[in-house]
Amino acid sequence: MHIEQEVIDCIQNARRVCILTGAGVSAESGIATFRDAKEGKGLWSQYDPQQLASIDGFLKDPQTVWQWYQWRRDVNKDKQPNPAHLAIAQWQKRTQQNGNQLVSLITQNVDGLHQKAGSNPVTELHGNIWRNHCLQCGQTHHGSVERIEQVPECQHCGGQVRPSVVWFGEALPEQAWREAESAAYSCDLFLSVGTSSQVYPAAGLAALAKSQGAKVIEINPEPTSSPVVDYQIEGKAGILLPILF
Ligand code: BV8
Ligand code: ZN
Repeated sequence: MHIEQEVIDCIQNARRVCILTGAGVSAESGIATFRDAKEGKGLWSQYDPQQLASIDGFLKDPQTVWQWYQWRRDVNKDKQPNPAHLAIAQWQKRTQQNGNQLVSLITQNVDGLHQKAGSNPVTELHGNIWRNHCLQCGQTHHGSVERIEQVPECQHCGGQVRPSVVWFGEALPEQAWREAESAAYSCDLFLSVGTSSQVYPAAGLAALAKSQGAKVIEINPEPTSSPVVDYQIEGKAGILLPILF
């Protein structure tokens, strides 16, 4: 795999790096991306993920949406970080120790694998599938929901407990979005890894970085047609990131 020297220089000379990851960075851990789900892999192929992962979908049929998340948690509970997560975690740790670069990690993923790989901090734009909270009062729902087939009742208000992920049609967590915007705004290198850049507002971060003069590098086996990308590195994150870092 040949990576242009220009790209290597760009990564080494960057002072402030903003990394945005999508489902592709967890693909080599065996976690299906949204696309796979749509292409009918797994039991739920007759449903459209964008329908299930939406506030309307939950309000219309809370039990089915709850069971879809229980199924996803069950199939993903033993998944491990892959070399892509580990390379990012090591890069983040090394730069925090020697202070020569500032690395911000922004993820669209809800699987928690960046944290499992040792990354800290991780900005989760779309929440986290391992947490639950009450739709009505917002209280975090503590305690395990393992093998709970029905939507649990909130202990505080009797409302409906739901997974703490951001659904289509829902606003992103304010704090996470602020962190992502400021990282994209102030970086001199924006590294987009494993995302098809189709979901907004996350997909707009690369353009924001570019508008501030950052270089944009994309790592993806299927390059997107994003006009703001300066360097497309075609390949799998689990192979390329360890080489790059
Ligand atoms: C918002 C959590 C406004 C849930 C997710 C009409 C009605 C309502 C909203 C909209 C609308 N039209 C547009 C919108 C906005 C909408 C949107 O962008 N829709 C898109 C489809 C057009 N966005 C929203 O609704 C957002 N909220 O706009 O709110 C608002 C504002 C104020 C007040 C109220 C409301 C919320 C979006 C968040 C949705 N939640 N996830 C859950 O997981 O269940 S998004 C979900 O899909 C994932 O998190 C991921 O980010 C996204 C895409 O999934 P995938 O395609 O699977 O992953 P990805 O895109 O990353 O693609 C995989 C890539 O990896 C591919 O390119 C592949 O080539 C590559 N790859 C594969 N293998 C590898 C690899 N790369 C590297 N290495 C490999 N080995
Ligand atoms: Zn409640």
